This record gives sequence, C-alpha cells and structure tokens, in this order.
Amino acid sequence: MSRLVVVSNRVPVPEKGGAAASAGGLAVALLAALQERGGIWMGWSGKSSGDNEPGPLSVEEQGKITFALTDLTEKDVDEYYFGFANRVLWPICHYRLDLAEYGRKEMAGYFRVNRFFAHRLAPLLKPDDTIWIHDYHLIPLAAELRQMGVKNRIGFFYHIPWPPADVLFAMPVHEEIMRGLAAYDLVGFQTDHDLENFAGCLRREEMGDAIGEGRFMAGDKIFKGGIYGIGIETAAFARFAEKAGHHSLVTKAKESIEDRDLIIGVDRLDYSKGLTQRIDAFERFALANPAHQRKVTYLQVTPKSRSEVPEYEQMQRTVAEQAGRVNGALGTVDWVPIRYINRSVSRPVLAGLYRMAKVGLVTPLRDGMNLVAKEYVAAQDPRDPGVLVLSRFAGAARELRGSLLVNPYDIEGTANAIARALNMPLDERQDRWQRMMDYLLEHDVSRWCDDFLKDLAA
Ligand code: GDG
Repeated sequence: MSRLVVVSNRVPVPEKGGAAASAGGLAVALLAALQERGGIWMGWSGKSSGDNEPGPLSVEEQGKITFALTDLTEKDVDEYYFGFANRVLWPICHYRLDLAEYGRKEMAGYFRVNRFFAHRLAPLLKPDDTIWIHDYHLIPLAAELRQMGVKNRIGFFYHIPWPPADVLFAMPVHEEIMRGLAAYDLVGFQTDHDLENFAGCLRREEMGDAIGEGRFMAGDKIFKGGIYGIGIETAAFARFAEKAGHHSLVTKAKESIEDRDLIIGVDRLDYSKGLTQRIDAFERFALANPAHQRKVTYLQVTPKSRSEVPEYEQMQRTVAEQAGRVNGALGTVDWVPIRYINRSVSRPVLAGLYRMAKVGLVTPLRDGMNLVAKEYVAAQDPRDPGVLVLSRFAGAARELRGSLLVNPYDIEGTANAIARALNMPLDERQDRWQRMMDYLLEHDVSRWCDDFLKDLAA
C-alpha cells in the first residue's frame, strides 16, 4: 500500500497523546487512513507571517503521520483565502452571484498560493505516494504539481456544491478552474447533482464531456469523476451521544427547558445555511400553532465563522436581531421561544443536545452534504427518535430519505413541516429513523475514505 499524502487548507493536528478533541468525522477518517498507510498531512497553519516571507515548513511527527504546516503572508491570506476562496468561489458555488466580489488581485493570489503550496509539497513526495487534495481552496494544486513534473496519482474531493453552468460562468476564471480539475486522476463530488452540473459545465464550454465508465474528457485530458457522499462515524457517534445524554451540561439544559419539546439547529454562521428563513419559519409555525406555544424551545447553536469577511460580520448582527425580535414578539415572562447561541459548544454537549431534540432543523439554502443532518440522526434514541426536517438543497437530501424534505425558501411549507414533525406518531418516527440510520451505518466516513482511495488506486 502506498503512502498517503493529504493536503487541505487547514490541518486538524491532534493534541499530543490523543485524537483532536474537536475533530469531526472527516479528520478522524483521514487520520485513520494516514495512520494505517503512513504519510503526510500538509496545509496552512492558519497563521500569517505578516509582510515577511513564510519561514520553513513547521513539521511535527505523530506516529506514522507527519504534519507539515506552512504560514502564509498577510497578502496571501487576504487574496487567496478571504479574497478568492471565500468571497468568490464560496458564494458562486452556493449560488450567491450577488455576493461574489471579483478582483484580479484576488484571483492571481489564489493561483499564486496554490503554486506556493506545490513548491512546498513537491520536495516531500516519494514517487509512489498517493496524493489526496481537499476542497475549493486548492483546485489548481494538481496542475501546479504536474507542471513541476510530479507524476503521482492525485485525487481531489470537492466538499461543496458544484453549480450549473449559468452560475459558474459568472466567474471570470471558470475555465482555469475547470482545467484545474482535469489535472487530477480522480475528482470526487458529494452528489449526482454536482457531478451532472460539472459535466454540464464541460459541455457548455465545449471543453469536453463524460465519455463513459465514470471518465471525463476536458481538452486533451482524461480523468475519472465520481460520487462519494461524505459520511460520519455513525456507530461511534451513536454511542457517544448515548453517553452524552448524562453530561452535566446536557442535564442542566434539559432541566432549563423543563418539559418543553426541543427543536435544534446547528450551523456555522454562514449565509448558505438559511438561518433567517429558518427563524421566519419557526415564527410562522408558532403563530399558526398556538397550542404549541410555550411548549417548544428552539435552540440555535451558531458558532461564528469567517468574521473577517464583511458579509459574515453583518449576518452576525442580522440573525441576532431577528432572534431577539421573535422572542420579543412571542415570548412571555416564563417562555423564551428561541435560544440563540453565537459560539461553539463542545462535541459531547452537541451530541447530547441532538439526542434530546424532538426535531432537527437543517434547512440550508445550499449545502454540499451537511454533516449536522447525519449527526442528528445518528444521535437519536432508537426507542424515541426525533424527526429530521431537511432542506431539499442539502446534499444529504439525496441520501436521507426518511427525513421531512422542505424547500427552505417556502417559509409556510417549512413551518408546516415543523408542526408535522412535532405531531408525528412514534411508529412513523421509528420507521423513518431506521431507514436513515441503516443508510448511515452502511455509508459511514470510513467507507467514504476507502471507496475514494480504492477508485484512485484503480
Ligand atoms: C463543509 C460543507 C459538507 C458545528 N457547530 C458546532 C460544531 N459543528 C460541527 C458539526 C459538523 C460540522 O461542524 C459542520 O459540518 P457541515 O457539513 O454541516 O457544514 P460545513 O462546515 O459548511 O462543511 C458541507 C462538509 O464540508 C463536509 O464535506 O458536508 O456541505 O459546506 O460536524 O457538528 N461542532 C462543535 N460545536 C459546535 O458548536 N463541537
């Protein structure tokens, strides 16, 4: 088995002597694959070297894994990370043309930093290493490595949605981005829709097309493309959630909501997650169902993210104000309808809260997969499972057929789904949950990792 080299924008270096406390399933699965084969995980340290050129790679060995981190200059961080990745690619891929801020400088910075990563990575490579690159920050990395003569197998997994041609082509450098993908041996997408959109983009630009057996042609390049919906560590997370039910903070939370039904939402603060529409839907639900008023608590856990990007900073205020307004309008001296938390909670507490919640409200306007939906299902008590209300625009909607699918733009429809979820009889809840859980147990994150690496090696 060849050595594995993983490259991602950020690297979850485990704390010495244990798994990263904050590690989600992806990190756990990749760390396991790296531990088994030996290898390197390389990426940005998250730090800036200011105006100075970044110093040497900072290297840390843990067992059979070498973590190799590089700083970036402030200009690099501004242009590559905030500028192009998060203010062009992210909004475009989430269908928000209105929020994309193009700038030649940022585009050039994105390609420049990818070249820089290639130069830092190449000296670490051995001829038969398998390279696995992750996500939208690093699309051009394989092309840069190829230019330097790297012949290794290189795979890419694209975690976010791939938009249709009319949306992608609004981005001036879409051709370079598509050509960047053609430099890989295998490109993995979350869902069939993403893969279809990608093939549609190739055709519309007359760059290429699907040529059968999972292969694509773009210009003079032939590469494989496939669907690898990312999973979670289902069985482990289910056990974890069962234990977490007894966590002291979870017990306190249970006491504080008294015997009310809990509805939970958990999302990074991001405009793709549909938070304002969701709060509107909750308000509509409460107004249309007076019998449920004072009997439910909607807990929204929303850690801040990318606060340096203006759209995110503004959203932080908008969502907090909106939750405050609904509480002011509907709340009573002894009932706060929405509890809005603008910071992260620990993983055990999160798992315990999922398990406690009668409804998991996962209503992004657009999402590559959405792991929260999967975690919510895995955390349920099989004897009394809650109901997942899921946006049809999350990748997870292609897999979790036992959920109540909603269109998050349809506020009334989502409000009705909340009511339906709260009123659903036990046997229907169990039946829906079982279908989803069976799927998640079979398609967990280890299988995702194995399937991708097997196809990359084939
Ligand atoms: C991208 C794509 C795709 C959230 N709040 C807390 C917390 N979280 C954890 C969740 C979950 C993760 O963060 C979020 O993952 P998602 O998949 O829901 O969303 P993105 O962050 O946007 O991820 C997405 C994913 O990549 C993987 O391919 O599914 O579509 O956008 O694991 O649990 N964890 C803790 N406290 C919190 O407050 N501990």
